[in-house]
Amino acid sequence: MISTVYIGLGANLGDAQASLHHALLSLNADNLNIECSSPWYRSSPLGPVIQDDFINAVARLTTSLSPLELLDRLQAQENLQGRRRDVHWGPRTLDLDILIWQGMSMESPRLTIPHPYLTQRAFVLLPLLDLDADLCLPDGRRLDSFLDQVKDQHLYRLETTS
Ligand code: A4P
Ligand code: MG
Repeated sequence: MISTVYIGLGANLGDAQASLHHALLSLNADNLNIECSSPWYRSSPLGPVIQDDFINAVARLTTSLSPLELLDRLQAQENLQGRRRDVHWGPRTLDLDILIWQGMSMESPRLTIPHPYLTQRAFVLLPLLDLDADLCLPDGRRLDSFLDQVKDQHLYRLETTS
């Protein structure tokens, strides 16, 4: 079965734009097809850690992998690109999150889909809506209905994109 999935990409260590480029090119292999990616955004760090701004984007892919197989693939790519897990929510060379798996929700110790903070983060909501203005959560709620609650978060769309 082929599934449509939206993933989030983020980085704020090293050459963040190059990291996102490299991740998109590398992930597009074996049972995984990157269909398109959003414009790139510079975003102020969200959360308690003082750190540099992030570059964030979202991509839509199709895959025959299962959710946990896709998570393994994403984490292997993070590791290949020098990801270290010292500080929860801390600076990172590459973060790849599964945001939405079309038509599916799940909650397990390793994986929660949709991503639990999806509706609270402008750096995820805006690029998702760039790719699909009518995108909904599996329970039918429209993503654009959450925009009002993230309107104070600083986000700048970059000229250069993937
Ligand atoms: N996990 C559970 N559900 C998922 C999912 N849907 N996708 C588990 C990916 N992983 C999922 O993640 C910790 C564990 O979450 C994984 O082992 C996986 O089994 P991690 O990437 O190792 O650690 P983390 O990133 O520090 O934690 P977390 O909770 O994933 O943080 P987030 O949500 O990634 O947030 N500010 C800006 N502006 N831009 C950012 O990109 N990112 C964060 C981190 C904080 N502030 C930010 C940004
Ligand atoms: Mg993560």
